[in-house]
Amino acid sequence: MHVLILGADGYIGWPLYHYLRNKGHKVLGFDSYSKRDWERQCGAKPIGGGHGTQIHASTLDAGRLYAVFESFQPDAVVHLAEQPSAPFSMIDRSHAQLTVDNNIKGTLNVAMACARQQRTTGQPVHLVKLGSMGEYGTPKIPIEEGWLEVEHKGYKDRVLFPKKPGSIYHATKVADSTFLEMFCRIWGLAVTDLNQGVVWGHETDECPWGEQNRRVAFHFDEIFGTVVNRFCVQRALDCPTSIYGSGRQTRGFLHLRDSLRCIELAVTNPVEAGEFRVFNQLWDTLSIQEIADMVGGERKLVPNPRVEDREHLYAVTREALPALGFVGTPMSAQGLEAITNDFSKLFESFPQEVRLRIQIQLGDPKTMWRQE
Ligand code: USQ
Repeated sequence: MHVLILGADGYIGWPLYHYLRNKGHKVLGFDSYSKRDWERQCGAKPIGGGHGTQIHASTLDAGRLYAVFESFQPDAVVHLAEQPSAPFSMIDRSHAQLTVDNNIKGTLNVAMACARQQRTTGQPVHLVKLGSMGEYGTPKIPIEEGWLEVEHKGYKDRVLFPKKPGSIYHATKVADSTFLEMFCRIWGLAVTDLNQGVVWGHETDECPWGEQNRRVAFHFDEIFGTVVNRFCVQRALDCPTSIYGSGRQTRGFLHLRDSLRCIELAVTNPVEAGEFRVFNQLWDTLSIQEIADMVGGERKLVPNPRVEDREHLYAVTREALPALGFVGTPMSAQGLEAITNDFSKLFESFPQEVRLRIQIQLGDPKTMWRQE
């Protein structure tokens, strides 16, 4: 298949690019490289990533996208090109605005490019869009897979599951989903929205940790680092794991390798024109405390810089991907220890100034989500 990856320089985009090529697809990768500027601004340099010579530089500007679509004629477009951090979106007004502009306008342009190709060729372009489990928030009812059958005052309908995002970043993902579901209805677009949980892991088969030229962009700072990877690095450096709030908040998790497999399953099992399909893309549901237990070592309870429910229900349906054959890798103490050990070994090889830079990034969070 012809697969266009937007956001091909990122933590998921880069290994996905190599994974899909290895599977024999014709893959074209684009990235605006703006995330690297955002990282610099936040002093959040990852280990790995940033190779990108095979990835073309481009923003999601409509004219440019139209030209790329015309020459490449993608069968599927994997749209990962968003500002991916919830804390980043909550820093201040300018970061909030950047997130809203980048994510929502970018998605609109991608959807319009798909619609344009569909009009000219008469064939749907399958848009596989990275959404987030955080779009649902932590409601007091079990979370369905995208849609909810409702009966209200004697009438029945199938509606999008109600969303309760907890950050401006997550709210942009909700807006994306709203637009895309509408485009499926009014323009007959073909979309799969991947409501993905928190991804963890430091390598894939095509991008092993030991191969510096391929190593994934592994973050551990408070802005771009996600909780599991951050805890493993803290453990590697003998720092206590930073549990925010009660640590009883529960989320969905998925290994990086599994994220690639799920995207592949979405791409190779396209939807019909007019269908808005939602996958809850996660494998484990775990509390932050449970993850800290698996990582081991000392722990520190940090007053929660975010606004999150201390305790809540988290009963998530995830049936669509397993129905296509997906079996995930459960998170385990052993799996996390491998990350910790690999990071530790690499850390020892770094010069003093790099070690210091890494240590600084493990400090207490500075971005507070409450408006004081
Ligand atoms: N947390 C800690 N300690 C830390 C960092 C985080 O306890 O040092 C807690 C947070 O309070 C939160 C949970 O871990 O309850 C997850 O935080 P995270 O930073 O790992 O992930 P999050 O901000 O939710 O965002 C990440 C990705 C985002 C994706 C989302 C999926 O950055 O792109 O959409 O995971 S989900 O969480 O399901 O919304």
